[in-house]
Amino acid sequence: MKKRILTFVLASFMLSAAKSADRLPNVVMIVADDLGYGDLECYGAKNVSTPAVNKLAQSGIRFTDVHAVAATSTPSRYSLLTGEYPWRRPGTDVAPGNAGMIIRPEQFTIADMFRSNGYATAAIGKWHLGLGDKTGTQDWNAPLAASPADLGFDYHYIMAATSDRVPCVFIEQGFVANYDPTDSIFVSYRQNFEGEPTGKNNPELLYNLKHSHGHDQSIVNGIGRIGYMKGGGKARWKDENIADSITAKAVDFIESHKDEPFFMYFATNDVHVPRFPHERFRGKNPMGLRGDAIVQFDWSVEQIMNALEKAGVLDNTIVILTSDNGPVLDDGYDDKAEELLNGHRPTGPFRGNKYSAFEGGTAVPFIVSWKGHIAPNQESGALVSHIDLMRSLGSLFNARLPQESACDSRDNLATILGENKTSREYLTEMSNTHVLSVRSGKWKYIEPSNGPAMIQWGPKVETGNLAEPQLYDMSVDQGERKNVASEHPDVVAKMQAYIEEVRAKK
Ligand code: NG6
Ligand code: CA
Repeated sequence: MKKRILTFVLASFMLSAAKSADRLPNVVMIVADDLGYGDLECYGAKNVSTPAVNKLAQSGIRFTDVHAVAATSTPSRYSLLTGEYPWRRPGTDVAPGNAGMIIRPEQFTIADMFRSNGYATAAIGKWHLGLGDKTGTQDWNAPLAASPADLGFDYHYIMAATSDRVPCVFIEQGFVANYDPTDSIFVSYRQNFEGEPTGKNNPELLYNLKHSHGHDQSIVNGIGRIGYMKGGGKARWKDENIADSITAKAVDFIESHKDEPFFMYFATNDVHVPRFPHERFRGKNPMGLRGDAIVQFDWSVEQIMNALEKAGVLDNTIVILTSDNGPVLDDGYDDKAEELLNGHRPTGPFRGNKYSAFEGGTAVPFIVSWKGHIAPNQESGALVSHIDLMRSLGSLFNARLPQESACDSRDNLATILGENKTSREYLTEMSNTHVLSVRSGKWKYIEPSNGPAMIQWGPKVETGNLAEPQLYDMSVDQGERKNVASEHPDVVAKMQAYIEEVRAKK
């Protein structure tokens, strides 16, 4: 009897020791969509309040010089999840909703890394990295041939691409969620399905939002989309409920995995177009729907943080909050984002926007918090790239990665956890037309390119293109106004040589 009690006491002691001391920290990555450097209160926004993000920033480190790899979603996320630059892999530009899965199952992803170290893993929200075997061949009424389950994610509840692209349904564990057997789903990016209305031909049916450029194909929920879709019935999402749906799944995932280490990639739809947040977030700021979408994003963050606290895992969870690329105002819908700015600057001090080679394309908010491990109220000006997240987080548990994987990622964990402020020596950024820029020390270099100075197809965005090399001294010219390339030919040569090296390297 005594022996049994002793064994029991010993066993429970060992169990609790393993839980507190040896347990690997959870990692929650919150990745907003098109949220700008200047869009959050803790980054200087005045017109919109973001209390949950403020609180997260106060609890840890607010970084001021962090960059997504690319100025649009697909290549940015490709790099974040694989640790490989997007120009090494053809087909990583902004993907249609029927793109085949861009990361191939044999590629070792950040989710594979966590999973092979005993973590439960999830991808929730925006995916935009293709699904199924080949572009255009998916049968949306059956299990998909390839999904995040093949990339190391135990659980997924995702939008195939963006909310402005068909199919407008969620995919859960490789199947369309809430599938409606009475209304089969068909998707095409080439032609409409007979008898189906489009934004172009039936503008009277656009009762929720009108398009300003593009987005005039299938109509779902009174909003025109990119691509054609038929069917879906009750599986079709309502834009105003997207934040609620994905946040609920994220909260469930936290609750059901609180007793084991987990990695959750939570990719919000906010603040991408079409911006159509739930009514309860509307009208609390003077900026209209774009501001309301920021309020909704903040609400999602609050729910995640509350769930971590309620599950009792806050002090064992690293939370990273960032965005996939810089902000844009009119990105194809008439939501008055520009007219209602009221002095707000979505890119903060930076020039350019989403799509640009200027800093506005890739400069993103970046907050890291780990209760009890990272001291509160810190700020770090270290130059950090999303590309390094994979190997940095892997070094939390000395992850062993296959040789060829995450080839561009470097371990920078000490900087990310605020133990030092070491910058990346060279940091590379890619515009939507693959113009590469480099940041190093005080310099920002943009390689010469012949493209137009402004985007030609809708958004009022400076591309950053110029036929000559551009060099800016970021220590005095954050806004990239004074090109000093001709005064520093040596620096230009060094930066251009670096670009050639990083572009070619394999
Ligand atoms: C553009 C879309 C834009 C947005 C972007 C991708 C048009 C006219 N514009 O082509 O609305 O969807 O692609 O954004 O179609 S991203 O953040 O997902 O990269
Ligand atoms: Ca984006």
